[in-house]
Amino acid sequence: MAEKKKDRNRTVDPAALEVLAKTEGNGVESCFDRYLNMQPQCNYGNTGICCTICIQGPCRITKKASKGICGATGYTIVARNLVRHVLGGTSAHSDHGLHTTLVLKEIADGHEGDYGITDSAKLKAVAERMDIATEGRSDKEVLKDLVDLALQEFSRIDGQESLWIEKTVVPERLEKFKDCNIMPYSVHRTIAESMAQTHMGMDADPVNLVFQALKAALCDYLGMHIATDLSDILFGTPTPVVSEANMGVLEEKMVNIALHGHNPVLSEMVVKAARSMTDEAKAAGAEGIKCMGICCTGNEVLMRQGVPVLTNFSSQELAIMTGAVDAMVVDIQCIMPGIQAVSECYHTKIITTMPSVKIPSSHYVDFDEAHAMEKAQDIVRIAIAAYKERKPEKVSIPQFKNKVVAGFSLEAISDLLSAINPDTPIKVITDAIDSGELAGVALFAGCNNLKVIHDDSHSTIAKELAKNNVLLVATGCAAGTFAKFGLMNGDAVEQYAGDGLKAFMNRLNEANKDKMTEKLPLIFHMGSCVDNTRCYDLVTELAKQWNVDTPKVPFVASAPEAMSEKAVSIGSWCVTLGMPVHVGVVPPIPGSPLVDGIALQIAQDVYGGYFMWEEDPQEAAKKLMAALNERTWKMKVHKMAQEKYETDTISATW
Ligand code: BF8
Ligand code: SF4
Repeated sequence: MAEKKKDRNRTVDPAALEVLAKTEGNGVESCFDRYLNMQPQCNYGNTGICCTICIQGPCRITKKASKGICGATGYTIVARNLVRHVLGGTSAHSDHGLHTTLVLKEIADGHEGDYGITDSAKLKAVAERMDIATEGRSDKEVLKDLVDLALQEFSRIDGQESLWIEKTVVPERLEKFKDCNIMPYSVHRTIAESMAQTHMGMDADPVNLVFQALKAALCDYLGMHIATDLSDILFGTPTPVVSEANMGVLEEKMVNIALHGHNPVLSEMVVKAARSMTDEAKAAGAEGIKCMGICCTGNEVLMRQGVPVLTNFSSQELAIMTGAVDAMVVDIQCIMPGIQAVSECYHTKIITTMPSVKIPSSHYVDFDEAHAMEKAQDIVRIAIAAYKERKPEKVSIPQFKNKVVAGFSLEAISDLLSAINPDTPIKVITDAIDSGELAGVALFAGCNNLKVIHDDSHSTIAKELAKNNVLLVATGCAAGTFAKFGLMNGDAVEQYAGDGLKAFMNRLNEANKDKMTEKLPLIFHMGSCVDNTRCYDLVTELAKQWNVDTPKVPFVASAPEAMSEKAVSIGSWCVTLGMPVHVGVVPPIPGSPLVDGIALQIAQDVYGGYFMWEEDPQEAAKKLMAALNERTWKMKVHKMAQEKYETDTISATW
């Protein structure tokens, strides 16, 4: 391990390795260099027992000092830091959701501009789920009510608890949240009360703080569910698409535009603009314009437009170091400030677009939705101009890419399943689990984190689970890894799936052979990080079919390279909603054995979900399999008891 910490090549992505090798010693610095410069990292921070909440600090818990200057103990400090991490994630996701809501509000108010309702069936479905009347009403009338409700979900002060949560979870979960007093009124109220609760000299009770963290995490779920629902209405619900992934998607003779960040409101428009501006690119000497994605903006435009994936989080700077990216257009979140300094060593233009994300020396285009297409064209023109400044001697495109079959919204999956069982599509999965053909379902989510080897754990664990017949779904940068590594196409099923999973996929392929031009992939790409709610909606569907609460469903989640505060908030709501969650990078919690114990064990007693910290990918795969096996075994016992005693649901929530 000590050796590895000195090695700059902390990745198993062949494209990233090639860029690192070719740029070794040329003075251009990426996160792979900065990670090494940062070693050793502080162990107080690593374990969560450093407090900077007031400026008497930093206070660290040591053998000599068992309390902060104010008297806060380790458990208070760790729990308070945890709440604030969750709040960072919740704010990010819900601000994204609010942005989408405000774009739809303009449409509802009659100021469409360049946007419109793309998926009126989804509008109807979401409205009906939220008890909004649709019969005999125009799309705009329905949208107006839906937008009003969404705005209340962000800003309500009291009176009514969140409806978006209530309507998307099984009743037993709702009861649990009410019992534990963690049902929020709204996102903004919860963020404000949690910030107040974690101010210096406020809550010192770690259990109370952890409950507040979970309440805030439910607001993360709420904000991102709104983001996904409304993005589908605005841009369309994803259906299967075929594309490619990894740096080999860069084209030497094209204007290459990298779309990076999270918000499809901007990137959808840039893709549209780029498709209509080929002539301008040709006039500049290029063969055309190619858009490609990084991080979750990449996932959004892959899912809906088939835009290829350039790379994921940790290798974002390396993409620029190929010398072939003409512009990197960024919106919000997970954008390393380091991209600007790297771009200055090449011809690449970094274009920031949001008032909340500015990077010194970058180009700033104030992307206002009222002039969306015009602004998108301005952005594409900057890229075309940059193409003319390319330095051919610096261009070196790693020739690695793989075919990707993506676009698996829950609606798309349901559509595939309905080819086998048109009345109850979800039964195709529950039957396969009941019969033992499938061992359960696993969600791979989350980021890259250089504390572990880039992309390694994702692919190792996924292959292991596939071998053991687990149905796999993925989002975020985990999905980025699988796309780059050729695990999101039909060939991977042949190569890695166990017999049960193979039989299941073959049955689906056979039933859908008239509809699909490509074989189904080993891992279903369900979208960006906000789309983790699509995955939870799948859990809810499974639970309803089995007539059980969600903690009984053989479904696990894994974030092998969790990095961001958003990953902390997602992991926390997954646990609260009843999932076993593996995290491959230990978050700053073990500094308090009490809070650690809550995360690893006590959470299970209360919510049925729990965390597992495990850095070793083989061990992680074993733990995930054990969690699934425990649940499938219990499901069998449960079913037998149901039949023998002719009872309905058994109330235990374990
Ligand atoms: O929201 S997986 S590194 S890009 S935080 Fe960021 Fe993590 Fe990637 Fe997407 Ni999610
Ligand atoms: Fe130190 Fe207490 Fe201030 Fe934290 S809140 S920095 S523990 S004095």
